[in-house]
Parts: sequence; structure tokens; C-alpha cells
Amino acid sequence: MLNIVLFGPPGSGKGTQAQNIIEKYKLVHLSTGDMLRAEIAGQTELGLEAKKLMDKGELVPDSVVIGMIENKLAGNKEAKGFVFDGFPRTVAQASALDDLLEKYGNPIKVVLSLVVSEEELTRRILERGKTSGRADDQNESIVRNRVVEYRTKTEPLASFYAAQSKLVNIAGEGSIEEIFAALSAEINKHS
Ligand code: B4P
Repeated sequence: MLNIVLFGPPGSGKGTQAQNIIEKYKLVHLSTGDMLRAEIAGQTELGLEAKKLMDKGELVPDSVVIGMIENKLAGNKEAKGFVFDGFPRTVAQASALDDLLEKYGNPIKVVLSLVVSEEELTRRILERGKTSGRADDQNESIVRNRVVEYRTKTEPLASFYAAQSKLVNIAGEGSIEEIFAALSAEINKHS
């Protein structure tokens, strides 16, 4: 089973590249951002609570996203592998994911970390904000808050995965095709 984590700051291209990876390698895409936005669109209780935090650029509680991922893993037992996009975002989420995958005997093979400068992240997100309708894409101070959340809560995961010898840095600036080629070269070492 090929389990991959796509790691990087908001706007680094995780969602964009996850789409290319699942098509090429026939894997299942698990994006916690997409799952939360589906809950918001469905106006569920979970979605309404998550929206309050997401609109401010803050992370939603670990227990919420871990529960969502657990359900998706249980519902996709025949998958050839998963691309985790935007999850894990905290050390607690990463530990929970390791425990869940251990149950299935299929640990994470590689963590691909997209490296993009802060100016480029802000530029991309504000550009997307012109059409995405996402409140968290439209205001520079919210975008900056997302980056602060990333630096304080998510970036420490890089050492968590480096300690497991799973972290690979990929230059995340350049054309989508060039970045996809670099990601594919790494994935091919594991497939
Ligand atoms: P996410 O939905 O995960 O989204 P994202 O951070 O916006 O980024 P992504 O890196 O996927 O960027 P994309 O490819 O779209 O999170 C949203 C919110 O949900 C979080 O702030 C948080 O509140 C909550 N959340 C989600 N998961 C959570 C978790 N596990 N725990 C707690 N809270 C959680 O790219 C961005 C833009 O750049 C696009 O417009 C794209 O077209 C463009 N782009 C991509 N590659 C490019 C390239 N090479 N060159 C130029 N532009 C490019």
C-alpha cells in the first residue's frame, strides 16, 4: 500500500498536486480541508463550528479531523493507498495517524514537503480569493494568521517525520508540471 503525506504551508500547492498524484498512481485523496468545506456546505453542526475557526485562519480541533480521517480509512479498505493532503497538521494528529495506520499494517511511506516562500504563498492565496468564495482566502491578515498557525503548530511536524527518515523537501515554486515531475520522481522510489 502506498501512503503519502503531502506537507507544506497554506497555498503551497498540496491540493493542486494531490489531484495529479491520485490520477497517476490511482490512490485515494483524503483532504481534511475539502472534508471540512463539505460539512460547511451541508450546514452540519460540525461544519458550522469548523467555519467559525476556518474563517479566522485557525485550525479546527484535532479530535474533529482525526475522527473524519478514521471514518474515511474504514470506508476505503480496498484502496491501493492514500494521499493525505492538509493532514496531519499537528503532532497529535501525526501520532494518531501513525496509530491508525498501524492497525492496517500500512505505515506512511514518504512525506513530501513543498517549500514555498511566504510572499509567494500570500500572492497565490489572495489570487485564489478573487474567485474561490473562501473567506479565509480574501483578507491578507487572515492569510497571515494561517501562516502563523502553520509555523507554530504544523512546521514542528517536519522534525517528527525527519526523525522517522520519511521527510523529503521538494521545491514548490515553478510550474505545476515541474513540481509534479519532482514529486513523481520521489514517489516512484516507493511504488
Ligand atoms: P486546506 O484546505 O488544507 O488548504 P490550503 O491550506 O489552502 O492549501 P493547499 O496547499 O492545498 O493549496 P492549493 O493547492 O489549493 O485548509 C484550509 C483550512 O481548513 C485551514 O486553514 C484549517 O482551518 C482547516 N483545516 C484543514 N485541515 C485541517 C487539519 N488537519 N487540522 C486542523 N484544521 C484543518 O494552492 C493554493 C493556490 O495556489 C491555488 O489557487 C493554486 O491554483 C495555486 N497554485 C498551486 N500550485 C501553483 C504553482 N506551482 N504556481 C502558481 N500557483 C500555484
